[in-house]
Amino acid sequence: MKAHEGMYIDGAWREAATGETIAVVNPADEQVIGHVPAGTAQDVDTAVRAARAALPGWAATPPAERAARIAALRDVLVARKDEIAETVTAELGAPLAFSQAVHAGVPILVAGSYAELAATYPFEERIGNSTVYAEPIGVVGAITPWNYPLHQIVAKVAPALAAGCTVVLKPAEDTPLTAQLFAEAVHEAGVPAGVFNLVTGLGPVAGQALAEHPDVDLVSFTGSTAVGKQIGATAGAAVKRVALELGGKSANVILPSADLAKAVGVGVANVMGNSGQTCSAWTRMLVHTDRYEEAVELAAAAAAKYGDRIGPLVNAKQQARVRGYIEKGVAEGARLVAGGPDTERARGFFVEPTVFADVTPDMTIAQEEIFGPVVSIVRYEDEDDALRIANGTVYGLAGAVWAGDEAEAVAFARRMDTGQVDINGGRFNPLAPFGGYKQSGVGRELGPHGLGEYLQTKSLQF
Ligand code: TXE
Repeated sequence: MKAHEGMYIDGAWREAATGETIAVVNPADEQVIGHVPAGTAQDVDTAVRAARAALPGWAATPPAERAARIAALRDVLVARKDEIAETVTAELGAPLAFSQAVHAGVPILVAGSYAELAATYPFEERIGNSTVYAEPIGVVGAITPWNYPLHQIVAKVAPALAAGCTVVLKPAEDTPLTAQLFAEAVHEAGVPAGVFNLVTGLGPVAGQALAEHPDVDLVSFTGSTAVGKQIGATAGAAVKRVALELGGKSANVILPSADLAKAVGVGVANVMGNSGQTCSAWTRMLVHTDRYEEAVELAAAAAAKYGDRIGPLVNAKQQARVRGYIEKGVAEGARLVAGGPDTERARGFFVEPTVFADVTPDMTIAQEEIFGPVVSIVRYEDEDDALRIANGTVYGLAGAVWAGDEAEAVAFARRMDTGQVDINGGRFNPLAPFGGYKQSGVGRELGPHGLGEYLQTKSLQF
């Protein structure tokens, strides 16, 4: 068996106990591009045992040595950057340039940040007459989605390894080839056997077995709100730590003083990137009534320009779901100004870049996560109205505020019930905590806050 055709458990590659496999499909042309093992509870158990056995050694490894292994992992990702981008493009369908810059580029930044943090994090501090130790929580079960196949993995595995935890990863069944590549990179980086383990398989089979495994200390999940709630309930019943990164319906608030053309252009691009399959995407554009029609025209033109540059959605189910939302938007009375439910492409799970105007805050397309290339433009009368609309969903993951003056935008952003806000465009910061208010989740990823999720504290008084 070629290395990356198996699961990676205890430092070795193997088939599923049942010998069953899952087909991997390229969503741009619907061709089967590979098969991976269909792991079950038995494989999960083998992997958890390996992770448990490796825990004492890895937890006792000096942080500087853990940092060195993560730095080596980053170096392998850099060396294999082209291969990563090609693999993500093959199984997710993202345009190659986007895969290079984002799907490969961002995880490299994040791995680099954790190589540094592993070496510098204050794992021990003196508070009054106590010494407080931050100790690894133990064996981590990581369940990741397909939308950013490598980033979602690195954002969990790198901080877990930095903290001294061992990991069993169950990646999404749509994008397991990238996960296999990552496991190869971990191996090449010299991370000891059993510290990182990969079990491929279906969510309700392998994923559920991992979430329910009694010997997993923390489940870190990114995915749908429905599955997240189930995992949260299971973890709660077992008094087990959990981190959940779920859906979003983020608002892009364009205040009257903003540079409208820039705010609309960047706003549309933010949603169309990755074909709208981004939990933090600014899917609701909030525009003051005086500049509303101007914004609608700009957004429609920006979306129309995308044309063939947009990738497909990940699978037929997601395509049908997104088309369903577009049909619902039309049925509920929103005005379609670009795109729509139909596409002329003969093959692939494509949805055209779509913009809706006259969207009211109570419409389904203004409340539910669509996870496709769809922007909803909502009108507001004044700032309080904008705030009410921005905060008026069950989600609170991300957002954006645009204003002529930064202080004005910051003051508005401070009133938003959401975990991360970009001011006048912002700029990605791999150290900034990312995670949800309200039903967008529990816990934070990235930077020192992300590392803290994998630690528990002990205090000694002397
Ligand atoms: O997610 P699932 P799906 C949202 C987005 C999207 C919707 C559905 O709105 O349209 O979810 O996507 C594993 N026990 N997001 O169906 O099923 C599964 O194998 C344990 C937001 O693909 O939640 C995969 O590894 N695990 C999002 C992971 O959960 C289970 C990213 C996510 O898949 C499981 C993706 C179970 N019972 C979708 N069932 C984000 N927050 O970024 C499935 N899984």
